[in-house]
Parts: sequence; C-alpha cells; structure tokens
Amino acid sequence: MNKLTSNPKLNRWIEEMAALTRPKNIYLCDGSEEEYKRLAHELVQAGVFVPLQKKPNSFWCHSHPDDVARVEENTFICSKDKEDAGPTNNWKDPAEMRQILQTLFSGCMEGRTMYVIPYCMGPLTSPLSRFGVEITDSPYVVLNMKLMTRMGKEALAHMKEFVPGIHSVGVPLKPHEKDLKWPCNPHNRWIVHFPEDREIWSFGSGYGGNALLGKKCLALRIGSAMGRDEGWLAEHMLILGLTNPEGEKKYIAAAFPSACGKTNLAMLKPTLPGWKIECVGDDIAWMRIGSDGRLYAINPEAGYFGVAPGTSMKTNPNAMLTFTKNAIFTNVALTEDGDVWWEGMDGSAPAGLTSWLGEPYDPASGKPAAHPNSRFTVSAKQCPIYDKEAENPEGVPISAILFGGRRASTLPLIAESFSWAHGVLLGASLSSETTAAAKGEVGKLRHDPFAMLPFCGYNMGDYFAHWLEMGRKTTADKLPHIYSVNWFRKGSDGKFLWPGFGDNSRVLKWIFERTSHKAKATKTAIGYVPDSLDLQGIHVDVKSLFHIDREEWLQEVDGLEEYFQRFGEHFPMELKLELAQLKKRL
Ligand code: GTP
Ligand code: SPV
Ligand code: MN
Repeated sequence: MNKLTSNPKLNRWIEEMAALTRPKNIYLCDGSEEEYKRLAHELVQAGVFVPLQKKPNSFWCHSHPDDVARVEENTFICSKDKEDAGPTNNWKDPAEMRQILQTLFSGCMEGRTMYVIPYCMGPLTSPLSRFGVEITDSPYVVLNMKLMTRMGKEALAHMKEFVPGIHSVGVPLKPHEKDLKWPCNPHNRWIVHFPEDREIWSFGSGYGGNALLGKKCLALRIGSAMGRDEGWLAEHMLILGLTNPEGEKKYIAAAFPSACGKTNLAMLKPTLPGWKIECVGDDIAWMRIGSDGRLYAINPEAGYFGVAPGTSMKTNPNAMLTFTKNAIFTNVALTEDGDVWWEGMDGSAPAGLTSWLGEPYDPASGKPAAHPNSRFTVSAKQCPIYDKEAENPEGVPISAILFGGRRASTLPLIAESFSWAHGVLLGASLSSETTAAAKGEVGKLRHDPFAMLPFCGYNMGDYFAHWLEMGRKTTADKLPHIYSVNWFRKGSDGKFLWPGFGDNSRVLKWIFERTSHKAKATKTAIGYVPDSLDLQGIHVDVKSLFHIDREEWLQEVDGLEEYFQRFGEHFPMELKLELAQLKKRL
C-alpha cells in the first residue's frame, strides 16, 4: 500500500484499521472547498442530501428515525480500573471491550470508502489545541467535520501527537447492493473511549455527538482525562465576550446541559442598549491558568452543531444569520420552496411541508414537523458576532463562570458563590430536566454535575477534586467569579417567570458589574443575590424569581447529600464541608 501520509504512526494505524474493516478504498481528506463540494454532490446524487433553493451551498437531510440523538446507555469509558470511570459512567474492562470491538469492526466497512480525517481541536498553533484523526465510512461525517473542526491538509501538517478515533455506521455493503439513505445500526451502537490510551471507537450511529468524534468524544471525554493529567479543564461550556457601553470587555463561560441554552446565550442579542456580545464558542471550552495567573479559555471547535427548534429571528437572530449559506440541516422540516422550517421559527407550519421523516407533513397529526433534536451545522466564521479573539492561540481571559439548568422551581434567576470552593459546589449541584439531545425520557429532573454527566471521561468525584485543585493554582483575586443561573423557573401558572433570550443580558450586566466590584448584592443562605437588576422596560415577578423556599432547599440539600454519597471516597472533603455549611445557613 502507498503511504498515505508522512506520519509513520498514522500510516500504521490506517493500515491496521483498513485490515480490520476491509473498506473498498481509502481516501485521505484534504479539507478543501473542492472536496466539500464534491462529497456533497455525491450525497445529492445518492438522494441523501437535498440542496436548498433558498440557502446557497446548503443541504437538508434526515436520519433514520432511531438515530436522532446521543445514546448515553451505549457510551463507555474503558479505563483499566472500574473505579476510574466512576459511578456515573458505563464501564467495561478494556481487554474485554477490545475483543468486542474487533468482532464488531471486522469487515464493517466492506463496500464503502474509508475516509481519513486529520483535524485539530483549537487554533492550529495554540498550546492548548489537540489533534485527532477520525477514520469514518460516512461522507456525512466528513462534511460535518469540515464545518466543525480545522480539518485536512493544514491540520495534518501541524500534527505531531494525535488521538485516533474510528467510526463506522456499522452497515457493510455487498457488491452492487443499494445503500440505505441513512445507514446505521440502531440495535448495535457502541460509543467507546479508552482514556488511558486516548483512543475512540464508535459504531452504529451517524448522529452528531456519536459520530463527529472531535466533539464530545475527544474534546470532552478524552479531553477531560487529558486535562486531569495535564492540569487544565475540558468543559461543556460556551464562551462569550461582553462589552459594556463604556467599551470595557470581559469574557464569560457558562455550562448548561444539552439543549439548555448555551448556543442562545453565546450568540445573544442584548435587549439592553449599549451592551454588546461576541461569540467565542457555543458548546465546549478548554481552560488553563495563564502566565498572569488568570484562567484562559479556547473554543476547540470551529463550527456550531446547534439545536434548530426554538431558533428564530426573535430568540436568536445571530444564529439565523449564521446559517443563511454553507450549512447542513439534519432532521428539520423542508418547505415547498426549498427552505428549512422548524417549530418555533415563526408562526404555524407552512403548507406543503416535508417532515423530518421525509414524508408530507400533516399538522393534524399533533406531531412536530422537525425533530425536537434537529440541528444545523455551520462554520463559526459565518456568525455575524464571531469574536476574532476566538482565533487567539492563547485564548481569552475568563472573568465569570455560570452554571445553569432547566429547573422549574427552587433555583433563583441568579446567585453568586461565596468562594471558588462554594462555586465548585454550585457546579457539582447542577440538576436539570432531560431534553431530546439524548435518547430517553424528556423533562425528567436529574443530577448533571457541571453539565458534564454524559461527558466526563473519568471518575466524577475526582473531577470535582480537580476543579478544587485548579482553584489552588492561582490567587483568589485572579479566579473567575462563579454563578448559578436559572432561566427556566416557572410560576404557579406553569409559565416561565423570566423572558430569557435577549433579556438574559440584564443578568450578564449584573455579573459584569459584580466582577468589577460595582454592583451591590445581598447575602442569602445560598449565595449573593442582586440588590437590583436592570429591568427597565420589562415586567417580571422579581419576588418569585428570587424566592428561596427553605423547605425546598432543605430537600435539595438532602438530595445532594444522597447523590454525592455515590462517589464514596472520591468525593472531596472540602465539598462535604461546603454542603454542610449550606445546610447550616438554611
Ligand atoms: P447543546 O447543543 O445540546 O449542548 O445545547 P445548548 O445548550 O447550546 O442549547 P440551545 O441554546 O440550543 O437551546 C436549546 C433550547 O432552549 C432551544 O429550543 C432554545 O429556544 C431554548 N432556550 C435557550 N435559551 C433560553 C432562554 O433563555 N429561555 C427559554 N425559555 N428557553 C431558552
Ligand atoms: C449535546 O448533546 O450536548 C450537543 C449535541 O452539543 S451533540 O454534539 O450531538 O452531542
Ligand atoms: Mn453540547
């Protein structure tokens, strides 16, 4: 075989994977526009992609009806010691898992092209960036990786070490057999990580988080294990730049669980006059302490794989303006005139829609036209408020960190932690109602510490300790302030108490001024809350938004005590003390 690259380690791995999976041919991706157009055209020819008349160089596609979300029950962390995966991850012995994978992947690419995708997570020259190579038999994955990462020739040229990741849809093709529109293997899905070997194996799904291995698999699960070993943080966080009317700029990072508002906050159009937001990242942040002692963050991604439903010119105009061209839409509805549509875009469904299932849409069915987890894929560079600092190899200095979830009750709109350790407790205490981003029941309250429950590549108890350790690497005055936020509290009428979206800028303003020691706050049992928020022009039930119900909170603490017990000796004593102090304050 001709050597595909000048990297001997990479060549050896490609040969090994080709021998195992037996593809029809092997193709090394160069990441060029020409390559993108060619592969997209092939998918159009195959009937997988439908070009959109209303959006240049953009495509609509829909998946197999059972391949629409992440599959947490099929996701594994295979550390040598079960204890290192912790109580929140699925675990299997690495040797046993490797045997399963050898069988699964044997011949799984027969009749297909094996694409080799070299990519970089983060700016090409950043000391924080990490390289990966994804081998896949899915051209859909290649196209999405082109939009989501720095992929191809340049990544290969800069690459030294890399995280190998192999992905297969898990459907070999016999000679002359017609391919499925969305090949996948829903009854046999495996998303497998070997944190010690820094290796990823994914089988049976073509869906984003399961198949685009740079994202959740590398940047979060393997990334968090790297961060633990190397002294940095890999987080499920957006990064935004906030400029006040005087022109002073600060950066904020925020962790919310899947489909809980990161993309929306990261691209927010403030309703407060004079305030400006720029977007560094909408899903993942890698952070380390810089030489000045402050916490610096990069966005390892280069694009957005965002939730479509609910996105409109009212809620998130910047997202709408980002995907006007060069975008891929998966599982949204298709309009008669060749555009996309989803629930919450504007008004009721237009006539003549094709649903996400590829069928004529019947509004009387009571079912949504777009899947609740339908998504757009688009390059970050097209975002009208893309922050140029997102390309800064050193990252941006973070002044505040937010933790938030979907909580109908108990949690106030905003509270500030008393200290770094108390802030770590806020992160560890995060719970949220489940969403359509993962397979399973929607709307069920569950613990989701740091919004990392599905993404932490090692023992979550050790992860809490790592956060505490990060706080000891510098002085308290240089650390970001930590906040808990809740846009989703409901009133007795079952409606959201807070307008959210652009009005979240009011909360950001208070945070901005707190980090400058300007805004005033009142101490409560659970943290500092604002003495006053800028609520000019809106009417909200402030009392209910900030109500701290002692009984609810005592229950909350009981629930946390019980939950944290799962981590046994891995749960840090310092957090135990923080929780005990919270109980006492209540
Ligand atoms: P992932 O990409 O899955 O990690 O999700 P995300 O955290 O980026 O979530 P996203 O911003 O896409 O929001 C998901 C859903 O929450 C969308 O349907 C939004 O319309 C809705 N949402 C976002 N922000 C707000 C808000 O401030 N208030 C309310 N009520 N809903 C919001
Ligand atoms: C999430 O589920 O948190 C996402 C979408 O950001 S996916 O990349 O599919 O996991
Ligand atoms: Mn996410």
